[in-house]
Amino acid sequence: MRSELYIDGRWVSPIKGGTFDVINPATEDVIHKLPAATAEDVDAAVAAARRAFDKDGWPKLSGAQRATYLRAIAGGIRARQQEIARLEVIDNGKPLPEAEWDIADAAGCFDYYAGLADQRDNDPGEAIELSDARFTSRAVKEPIGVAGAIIPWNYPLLMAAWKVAPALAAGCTVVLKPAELTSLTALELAAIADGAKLPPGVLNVVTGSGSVAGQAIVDHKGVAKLAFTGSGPVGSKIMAAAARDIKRVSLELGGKSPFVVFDDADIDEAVEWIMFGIFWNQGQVCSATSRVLVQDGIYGELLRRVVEETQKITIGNGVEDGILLGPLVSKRQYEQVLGAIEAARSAGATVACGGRRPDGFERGYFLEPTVLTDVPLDSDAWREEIFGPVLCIRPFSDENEAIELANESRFGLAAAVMSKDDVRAERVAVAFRAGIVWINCSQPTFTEAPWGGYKESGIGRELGYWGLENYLETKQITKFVSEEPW
Ligand code: TXE
Repeated sequence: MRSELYIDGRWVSPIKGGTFDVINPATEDVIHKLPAATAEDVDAAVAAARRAFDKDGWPKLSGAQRATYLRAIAGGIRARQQEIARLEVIDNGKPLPEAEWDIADAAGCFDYYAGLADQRDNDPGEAIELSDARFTSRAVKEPIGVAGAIIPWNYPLLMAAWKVAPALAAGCTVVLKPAELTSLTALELAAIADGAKLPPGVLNVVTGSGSVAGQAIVDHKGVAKLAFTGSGPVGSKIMAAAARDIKRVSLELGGKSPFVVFDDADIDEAVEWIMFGIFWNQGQVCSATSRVLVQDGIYGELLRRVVEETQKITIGNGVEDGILLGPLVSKRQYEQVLGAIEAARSAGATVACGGRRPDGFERGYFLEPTVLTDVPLDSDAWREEIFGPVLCIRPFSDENEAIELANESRFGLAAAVMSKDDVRAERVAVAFRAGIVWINCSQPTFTEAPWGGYKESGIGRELGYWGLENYLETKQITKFVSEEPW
């Protein structure tokens, strides 16, 4: 495990800051200490990133040259997949097979953006048809500058990849701040980039708190673009701060995503996708389909099956074999989710199963997977993100009611619909006010497809070509080509 900041291609101690504890959420043991960066360290990191961008020529390399580095990073991640997955488990708590999946995905993300970097070399820009024939014009894309990437703890390495890979592919340089709860694998990413001979300053990783290290990145004049995934209140603060010097900003925030199941759906398949949609990663997933709406005709049967399957989920330390649900990430998150369940109960909801610490667990932030019914529509449990293994399920009678209930939310990240009637499923997909819509499934995520939310779930899109555009400016180049004098 690394114990230093990675700035300008070197491992360094913080200039002024001390350390903070790394806690294994399955055991509550302090397993490591990491440096708490302050504004001074962020200054050094931004200065290095600026130099790499302005003077050393990272943006001037061809896309193919940048792609070589990205592919080397992908290879470096793959070569250490098992070891990094284990670090993720002891840091975040997720079951090992899920962590392995994340790490493979992170490597895939670097490969994918290497491909897009390659393609940029052949991009002459877009010719623009002008109304005045004495001129020609074209639009070209150029990297924005230094990107500040601030990421959450639910998918530590993968969220780093979602930001670092497109930023580097575009030609930006990066200062990355991982979440203080899960910083181990971001430092390994720095080590892998170092091993791949990424030029100094192109990627810098500073660990530390959001209010000190994160805020210093947000406020820094040398940062041209902020890319953030995390909570709504912090996202809102970042957007307000970015407005001061017109930084570019992309935000991926929370959700309370609906899953509409019509009564012609296959019950076995519906149960499987519903469970996947809320209990994967202990429900700590921004796109979790946490509000399930089931048509009257199958509501009773579906609820019975969901409760039955939920009670079969094996809970335990994510490093052990056969575990499907690990601990929540932190004591705070555990208490927050437990509090949300209590508040739901007080508001009149019924706990159909779960809702408490599982028997036999004295240490660790373990919580039984929970299904809530009769959740009042005006309660926090129905309206606010719980970010834990808590499913709210309720019946509906017709399509219009389902769409209305689904869209009645200040969030709009994801939504899912299940029906054998393809025309109806497509109609509902169009009616959803959400940035990601799944038909007959929930949660499959592809590096090639845009990811981001409507309404208060965020602004901008990650992944795919859209993810690259997050780090690009558009420039028009217009030429006077007439024989005639102007
Ligand atoms: O998030 P924060 P928290 C939601 C989820 C969860 C809640 C709180 O509902 O229960 O947020 O989680 C950094 N300037 N999501 O408190 O604080 C912080 O250090 C700059 C949804 O952990 O938003 C970390 O790196 N940065 C979400 C990152 O922001 C600041 C994933 C996220 O932390 C900062 C995580 C500041 N002032 C939580 N304050 C999703 N959309 O997937 C904090 N940070």
